[in-house]
Amino acid sequence: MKGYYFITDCKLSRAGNERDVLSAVSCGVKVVQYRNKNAETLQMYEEAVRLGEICRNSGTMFLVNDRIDIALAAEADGVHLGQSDLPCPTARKLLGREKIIGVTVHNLAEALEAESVGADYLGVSPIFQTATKPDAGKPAGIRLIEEIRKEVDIPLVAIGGINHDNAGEVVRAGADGLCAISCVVAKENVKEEIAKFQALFK
Ligand code: TZP
Ligand code: MG
Repeated sequence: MKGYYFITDCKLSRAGNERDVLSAVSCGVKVVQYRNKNAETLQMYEEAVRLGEICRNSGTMFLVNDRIDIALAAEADGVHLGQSDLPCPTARKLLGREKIIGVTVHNLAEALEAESVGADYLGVSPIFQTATKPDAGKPAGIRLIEEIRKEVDIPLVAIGGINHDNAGEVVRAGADGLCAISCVVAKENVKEEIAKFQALFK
């Protein structure tokens, strides 16, 4: 989970998910999450298969947001679950020990709970104000990363309103990884934007 963590967004993307994922893996991104809130199941499955293949060919971890069924069907490496998705222990039963399960948390209590029930990493969200996920909740600020970092051992991936100006403080607060969506896929040169975030981890 170290470094820049890529999440697809076909609404904001200029180039489309497939080209964005190709750009991400060519930059050496270690994790790609397929997130699509608007697609029908069949479309999502077919896209997950295509994106998963790109990731497999480059040795990149491929995760599916929300959907355990799609993750299994497309032979993804795992899932990313929010607080309103299936609970982590249920997901673990369905997916088995080998698959990766990430859980979004908004406070320390959720973080401790997710770690105790076997999450592999946490998405700490939202750090700053974001228009990309209107229901993301109130920005927590980097204090939440610092607070969780002290109490939790599994990797932390920060998300929400992260850009090139504030990413440095996110990393200094103790995040292992970070995701910035609009600041990458909505831009002309996706590879250049990703490379700038990756440089923070060198
Ligand atoms: N989960 C929490 S905030 C968010 C998600 C998917 C959106 C982050 O998008 P951006 O454009 O990087 O603020
Ligand atoms: Mg979710």
